[in-house]
Amino acid sequence: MSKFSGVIAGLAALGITVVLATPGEAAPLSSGVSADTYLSGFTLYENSNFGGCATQDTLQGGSLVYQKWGYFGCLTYIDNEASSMRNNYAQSIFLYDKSNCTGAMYIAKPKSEDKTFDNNNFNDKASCISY
Ligand SMILES: [Ca+2]
Ligand SMILES: [Ca+2]
Repeated sequence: MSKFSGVIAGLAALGITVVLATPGEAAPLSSGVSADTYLSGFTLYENSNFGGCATQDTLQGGSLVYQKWGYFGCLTYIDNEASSMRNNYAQSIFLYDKSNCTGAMYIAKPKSEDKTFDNNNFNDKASCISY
């Protein structure tokens, strides 16, 4: 193990998230919305085939435990309910099984949609979003 990777492993052992950024790799959000505000270009759906409740423009990164679908008839929490998605951003969006963005991960590729999480072993699991 190199000295550098040893430092990284040490930080990881301390629970510090280590991000190795590659300059120029990050793609801008297609909608022009800042990545640290609302995920208006990314939509989760309660059911397969983009059915049921859908996330609104106020969807935020982080835990889904206390985020609701957010409109009349859909006032339940998003946590462990998402079954399909549309990603209109030019960057990947990451979903995680655990509410602190760890555990099993699902990658929503840039400019993609997925009509079911069933074949990804991720149906009704998403509890956290990062990007
Ligand atoms: Ca569901
Ligand atoms: Ca979960």
